[in-house]
Amino acid sequence: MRRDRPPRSPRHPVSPTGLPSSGHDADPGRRLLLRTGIGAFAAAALGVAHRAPRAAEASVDLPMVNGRRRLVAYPGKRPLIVLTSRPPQLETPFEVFDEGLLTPNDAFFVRYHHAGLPTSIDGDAHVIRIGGNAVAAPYELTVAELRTAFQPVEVVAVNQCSGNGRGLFEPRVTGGQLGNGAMGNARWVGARLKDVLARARPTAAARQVTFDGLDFALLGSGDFTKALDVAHAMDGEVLVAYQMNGAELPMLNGFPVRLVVPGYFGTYWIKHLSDIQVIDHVYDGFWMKTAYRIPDDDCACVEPGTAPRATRPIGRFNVRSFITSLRDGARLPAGQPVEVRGIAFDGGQGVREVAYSLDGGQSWRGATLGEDLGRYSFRGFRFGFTPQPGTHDLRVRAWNRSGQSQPATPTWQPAGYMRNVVESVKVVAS
Ligand SMILES: Nc1nc2c(c(=O)[nH]1)N[C@H]1C(S)=C(S)[C@@H](COP(=O)(O)O)O[C@H]1N2
Ligand SMILES: [Mo]
Repeated sequence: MRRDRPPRSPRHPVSPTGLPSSGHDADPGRRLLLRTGIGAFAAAALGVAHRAPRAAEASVDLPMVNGRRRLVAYPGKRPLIVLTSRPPQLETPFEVFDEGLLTPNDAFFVRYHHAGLPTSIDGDAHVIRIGGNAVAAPYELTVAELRTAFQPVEVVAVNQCSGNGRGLFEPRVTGGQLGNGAMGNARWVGARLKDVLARARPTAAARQVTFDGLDFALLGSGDFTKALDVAHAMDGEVLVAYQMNGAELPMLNGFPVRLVVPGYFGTYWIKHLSDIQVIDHVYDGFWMKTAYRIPDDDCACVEPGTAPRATRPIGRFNVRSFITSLRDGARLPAGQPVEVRGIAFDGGQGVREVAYSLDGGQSWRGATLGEDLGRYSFRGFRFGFTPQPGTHDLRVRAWNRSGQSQPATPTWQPAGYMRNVVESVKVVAS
């Protein structure tokens, strides 16, 4: 649910490098590096900070071939699962989703396309330019003014990478081999994009709005620029957000300001937002025209191993649900009741129902839904279970208010986007 709130101040201090200091790393060597601020960040970006051999470096094994990943604490973050260090791509360890419905800022996943990251940003003086060939009054807006001149709006919304779960695709596809940790749910506060755009007086010619951030390609392949149709940009739901879970955005999640596009995949949620252009045509940059496209059909999927005939830009999330309190392969004491917890979400209709199966999907019962933080949020659910000795295949399935759900076998597409399936967790009781 969305409600308006008065602006908040004061803001959390940010170090001179623009990087929050890290308090989470127990490793003395790395902590020293992190505490030296920009040097450490640069070192991490270069991939040298963690090369030194160490006796017991923390790692996790994702459920895929070559699934071993290091756990490393980047600035402002607790140890997260490293997919790549340059650019940083960090996954949230799945057990974090059992801690609560909101994903803590220091555990929120990180995804960049380019290694050229801003390392120092003045959170108030940072400027967003609003222009383009379809506005009458282009202007420049500081974040200080964004916070005070526009009505603050709050929304709890999931940010999920298009490639979340890509590493689980069969047959496997190229691209970042992610588990299911490239998602998170947060309470965002910001100005309505609609209000910010209105001040520039879009003309009748306006077709799309493009968004660009401060990060850049070190090898010169162009900025990461995305576009939304004008009607979407003006719908009042898209936010130019400066607050995440009651604090500043972490540097790696877009400090000081990012786009929040509720219900839509993370690719549109531009970080370190610096440039907004209202244009009179459909934007045809690489990241819209070539990348982040899905098969243009109802399931956004194709026969495994085949290529789509036609594609469209990726849009809203499909329905997903996960057990969060039990890992696959967990051991439980037989005959003792356990409460199983999980989360469900969709692209903005809201979750209507979650069902669970204790027998691999043969029979189903309704789970109890938890608190409703709005139709863009994770929705918690739970159910009780007293395992008899043996293996149990637990499954969860959700329906949104339009009656959409997940298929029993995973959807497939060559880019590894929008993974969708009734998830299964096998536990052994003895
Ligand atoms: N400036 C900028 N914004 C960006 C990206 C990027 O590479 N640069 N990646 C996008 C993608 S694909 C995703 S999934 C989300 C991830 O948001 P997060 O890093 O805050 O988790 O950021 C989006 N915004
Ligand atoms: Mo993404």
